[in-house]
Amino acid sequence: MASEQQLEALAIDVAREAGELARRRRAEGVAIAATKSSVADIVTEADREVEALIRARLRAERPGDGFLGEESDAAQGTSDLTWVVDPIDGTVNYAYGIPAYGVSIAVVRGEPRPGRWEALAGAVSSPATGEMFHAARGAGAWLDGTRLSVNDTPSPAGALLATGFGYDPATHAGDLARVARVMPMARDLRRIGAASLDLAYVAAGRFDGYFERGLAPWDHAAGALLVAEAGGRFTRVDMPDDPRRALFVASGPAIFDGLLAAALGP
Ligand code: LIP
Repeated sequence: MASEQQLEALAIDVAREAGELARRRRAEGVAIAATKSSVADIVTEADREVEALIRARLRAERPGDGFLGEESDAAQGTSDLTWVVDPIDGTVNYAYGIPAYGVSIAVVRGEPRPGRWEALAGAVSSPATGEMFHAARGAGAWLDGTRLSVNDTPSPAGALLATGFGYDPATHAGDLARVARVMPMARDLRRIGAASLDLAYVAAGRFDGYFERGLAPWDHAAGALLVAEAGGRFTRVDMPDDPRRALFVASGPAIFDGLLAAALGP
């Protein structure tokens, strides 16, 4: 049985190679392959190519494991482990040439469903900045060789918070109302456009907190482990109005309950 550190090393190695391919394709020019849930929800040729590379690397190294990726069919494994993969998180940024996108790779044990799985290791590569965020369960969260910890001393100016919006315009009014409820506790708001980077930045103390509805499993699998291993709190709350769009909140412990309450609303 591979240790969490061995799984982490594999996630880092594959995320690095995948990130380099994504960066090369970006430099060569990006082709939109299709749209998915709406005209705003695009997939590029590079998303598919990078996922195929990740899948092939993981199959070669760990043929018995399952796979759950954004751009291809899920595969059940014979081992109890599943790799949860977003080949290019922040695809719209990637297509527009905004250097804020991530390659997110996590490995989980048990049923490959958020809230049921146990995250063992993960890596979030930021190819445009050359940064590699990584964590193994019980071994801390790291940015390259530096150990990460969340901010847990709220500033008198308020919290620096991040959020995001889904591709369905019908959800925007509700998401903006949430922002209005949260802003009284914020010094300012950031919208990076990639949940994996938002969560990595909470783990690194670059953000005090983050909240968003409707993330897919691959958007948060590695990032949630980074936050937890950096001493932060992360939760996923099913929302009665739309069970497909759970609410995700992450921050240091000091502001967590306040942020969750504001994000949930009355
Ligand atoms: C993106 C998320 C982001 C969200 C976007 C989109 P994608 O994932 O990382 O947080 O706001 O709407 O879902 O589609 O680039 O992999």
